[in-house]
Amino acid sequence: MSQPYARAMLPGAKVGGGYLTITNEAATNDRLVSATASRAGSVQLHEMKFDNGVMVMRELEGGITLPAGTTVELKPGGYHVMFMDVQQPFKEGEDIRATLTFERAGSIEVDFTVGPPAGNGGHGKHEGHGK
Ligand SMILES: [Cu+2]
Repeated sequence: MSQPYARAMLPGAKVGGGYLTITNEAATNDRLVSATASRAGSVQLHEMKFDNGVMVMRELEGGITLPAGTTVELKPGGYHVMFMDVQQPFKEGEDIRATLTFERAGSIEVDFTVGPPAGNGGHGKHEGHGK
């Protein structure tokens, strides 16, 4: 697993993206089914992709499949962890502790290191996501 990272959030923002690379070294498929973090009211698993030239995002109800022996990248513009209902926006340099739960591998604690905020494009569209 690569060093997980998150994006710094603007003051007042309620949602933020988290990214990491997961390698399933097992001989069986696994699945990232859910995540939790004390800094977020809830955590969802999302996918972003271009649909007719427009970046759209949806929640992955069934989680993220990790085929045996493969590496799956959660990155801006693709799969990502979405921290929802964040009360204190993430600041650059912080570590956001989260628990990732896998169907087979069980629960794993990881720290998302907060990097610079998103620039134009990429994850910027997320601002409209919370309420
Ligand atoms: Cu999202």
